[in-house]
Amino acid sequence: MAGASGKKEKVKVDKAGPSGGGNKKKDVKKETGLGLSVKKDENFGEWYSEVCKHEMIEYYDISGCYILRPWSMAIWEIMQTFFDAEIKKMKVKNCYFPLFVSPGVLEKEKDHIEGFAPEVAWVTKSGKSDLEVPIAIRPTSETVMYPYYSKWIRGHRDLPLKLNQWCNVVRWEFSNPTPFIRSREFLWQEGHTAFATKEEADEEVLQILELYRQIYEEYLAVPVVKGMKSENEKFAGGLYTTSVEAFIPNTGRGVQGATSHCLGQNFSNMFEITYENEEGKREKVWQNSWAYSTRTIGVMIMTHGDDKGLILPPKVASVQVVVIPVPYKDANTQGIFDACTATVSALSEAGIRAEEDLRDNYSPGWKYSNWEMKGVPLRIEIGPRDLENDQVRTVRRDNGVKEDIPRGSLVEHVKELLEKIQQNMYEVARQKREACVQEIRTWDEFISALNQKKLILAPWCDEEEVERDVKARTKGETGAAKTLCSPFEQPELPEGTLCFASGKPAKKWTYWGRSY
Ligand code: 87F
Repeated sequence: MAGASGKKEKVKVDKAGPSGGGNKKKDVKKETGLGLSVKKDENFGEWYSEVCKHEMIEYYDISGCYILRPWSMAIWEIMQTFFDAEIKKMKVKNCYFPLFVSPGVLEKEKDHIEGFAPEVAWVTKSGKSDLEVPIAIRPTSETVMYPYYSKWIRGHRDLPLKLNQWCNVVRWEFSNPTPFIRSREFLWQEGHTAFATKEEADEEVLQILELYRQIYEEYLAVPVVKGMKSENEKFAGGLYTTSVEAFIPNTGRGVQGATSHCLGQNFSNMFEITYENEEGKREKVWQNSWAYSTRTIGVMIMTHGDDKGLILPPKVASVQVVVIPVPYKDANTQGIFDACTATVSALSEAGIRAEEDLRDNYSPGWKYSNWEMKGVPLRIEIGPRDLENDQVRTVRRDNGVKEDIPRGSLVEHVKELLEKIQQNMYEVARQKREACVQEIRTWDEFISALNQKKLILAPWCDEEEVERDVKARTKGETGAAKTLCSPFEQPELPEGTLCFASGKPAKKWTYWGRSY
């Protein structure tokens, strides 16, 4: 069944493009007057999968694996260009370690691997013969890299060691796969650094977290909260975990956007990563690790998409402006086409990513809805009237606002519009999230807020046992509630405030919710 869609996921493939395929679907689409067969508010899961299929993703015949098509890969590359340059400024160097892990090393740090073991995929054969020793496929690269850190780090002059790799990892998840959000293979960067002092490590954790915030807020226009993970939710192999957390109002779920860990000296203990200090004494290094993945793209799609399809923030859109000719019967068609080409040239020269759609087998209306579905932030239409008046018509994808602008001020105008769109998308997303935040104080308020799909901010005693208890008490079909993070920006916590779950004195405000 090569090329078919994964059976269990009930994938519907619509091969016929925006105006619909099979008759049934076409009817539905006609009825809604939109390009998608489901609405975001009516069936979010179906909506998401349909939007992804409009050129971001192709489903694959192995469940939980997806093809990233050029339309999504370009977004990944834009974020990669930003992040790669930023970490290089911090003197991080790129490298590449092998995909395979020998079982000996993988099991070396049993504590951290224990909970994850069921997700590790193994190669057991070559051709028809069994391998003498099966080899694992990296789910993350601590065990692959750290034996070499031990070898490479000898003296204090070898520190800090700051490496990053852009790669794929495999985690054989069993809970429902979702494109970008939860897939069995995904792309990420993983940074692994080693320092002489904890202070240096602490500082880097936050520098990286700030870059992750920038990716979400400034590139993807998705608001996030920076904070500290609870003991239950931190990376078990490390000392503490910081994260950026996003929230999806439609499902009322939090989503961990990226993590920046301080590993402390746990791994230097296990892998004997030590150096000789200036006094000739052996010391253990302090380590960090940090990652963001293609999950970022899924969070962006969920945050901004609407009933017409995707909406891409200009900063990550591979096509920021699409120029569409609108010829009429007796109009100067060639003149219109030439104006389109000239418009694209002018924009491209100014560094704006613009494309024209001169296909003659589709109507302008079809093209509008096709590019809307693909989320291009700005459309430019050029028809006979525009030609006559030496103007173009702009149509914003984020709010539908139309404007006629003189061709003389095209470039400045479009630049300004793209910035406004970026800003507005962030602002709208932030307001939607703010409307979901609920501060609670008691268990009853907590349960009621949870049922209303709120992002809950609660005073908490910060005890592991209490978080486990909350999880147990909220267990249900849609998953249990857990902590997302304790925000670095803490509201005031008056003396005597009690934990909503245990009634003990509260130590901090923490975000709670169901999550992806
Ligand atoms: C699945 C299987 C085996 C997550 C896993 O977050 C091991 C693991 O160690 C595992 N899933 N993790 C935690 C990854 C921690 C850490 N690794 C480097 C990061 C950032 C990049």
